[in-house]
Amino acid sequence: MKLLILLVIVVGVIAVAQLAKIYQLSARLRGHREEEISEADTKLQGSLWIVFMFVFFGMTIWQFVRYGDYLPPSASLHGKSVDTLMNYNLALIIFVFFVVNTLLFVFAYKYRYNKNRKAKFFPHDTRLELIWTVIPSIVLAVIIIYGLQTWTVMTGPASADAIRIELYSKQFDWTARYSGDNDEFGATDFNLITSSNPLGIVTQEGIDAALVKIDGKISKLNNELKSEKGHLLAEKKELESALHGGEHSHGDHDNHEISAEKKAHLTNRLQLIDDVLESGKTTILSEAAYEAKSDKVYRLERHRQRILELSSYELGRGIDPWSVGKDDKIVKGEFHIPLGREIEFVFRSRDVIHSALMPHFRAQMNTVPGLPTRFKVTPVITTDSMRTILDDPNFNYILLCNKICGSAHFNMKMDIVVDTEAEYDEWLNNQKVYISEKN
Ligand SMILES: [Cu+2]
Repeated sequence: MKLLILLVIVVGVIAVAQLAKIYQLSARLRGHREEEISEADTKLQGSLWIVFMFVFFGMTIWQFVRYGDYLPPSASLHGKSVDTLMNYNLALIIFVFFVVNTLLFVFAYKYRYNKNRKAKFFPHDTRLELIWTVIPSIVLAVIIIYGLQTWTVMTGPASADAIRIELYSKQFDWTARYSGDNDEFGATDFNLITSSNPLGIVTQEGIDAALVKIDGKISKLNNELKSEKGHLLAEKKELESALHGGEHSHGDHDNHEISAEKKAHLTNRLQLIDDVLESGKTTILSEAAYEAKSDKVYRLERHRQRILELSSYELGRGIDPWSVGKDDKIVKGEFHIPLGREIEFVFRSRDVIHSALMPHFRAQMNTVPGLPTRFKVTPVITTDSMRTILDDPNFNYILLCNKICGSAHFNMKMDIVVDTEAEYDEWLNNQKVYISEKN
């Protein structure tokens, strides 16, 4: 069906182009000069501008009526001022839109070509220049200052008793972290990220687990490299020539003579290689595969070194920095926040720039790898109340990624539940602690 419509459009365009060509040719035959345009032509064109203007305005107004009210009422304290700011800007833009477009189309009609009219030569007018410079400057300054003030309300420092929640973004999901009983997020390091420690929280357990994992990978790769047939045979040849080389070159250079200790070592190694070759457990790798594996071992060893070099983070206050993260709570799928409390969100990103959008709270912030960002929100309508207001039992507040960040970007979202404070406390108590002391 779509193809058919496309085909009709293409054929239509070609037909119009051909008609125009024929019209030009026939005009030439009739001795009509192309630059001569009749009064009736000009009048028709001018009137069409006016018709287009009314259609254009009508469609614009229809869009505002149909789609203007696309968001439910703001569910955050600062959201109302964001809405007011938006409406103020929109009113200004709509006013300017109608003035400018009316002038554009009416002038096109009114000052259409007329044989008896000569254009006025009007090179400069200081007063006019001043008017159209100063008025927009004032209007823009008001918009910017007003906008910045509203922005500061959302991004200003959070109060001391605000609840802090970390939102961690990666391709393609969100993870929420709550700080646990000590009210302090454990430090994180990307070198420690594993499937069981997706945020890379620094704890002794996390370090040990990461090291075990890396050591396992290194020894597996080393085993594969050790039993590679081609390299074993090459090494065997080298060892043999080192062992027997001295005997054949009858004392040309005395330093070819090898010590008994080294000889024992080489013989030992030769024996090991022979054992592997005879065991039949050899593998055959291409040169490229061998190099890729060796390179992987090298990189894993470097990664291992970086973990060993993790310095302990200085926190003071007598807290062991590597135990701070143990009581953190990591939440996937949906996260809860209490009604009427100030929440400070801290955003981090693992891979690329994402954008945390909470449309119902009128809040958005980029999440940037290596650079924590933040905003604060005070929810004023619980999820239950909003379901009643919207008469939609399935409604949920939502956190969305609003930066096209890859193939599954569309699916990068997390539900937000606004509870009463008691419900929230109960929910948080039921969340699992990252590393439980009981295990
Ligand atoms: Cu994203």
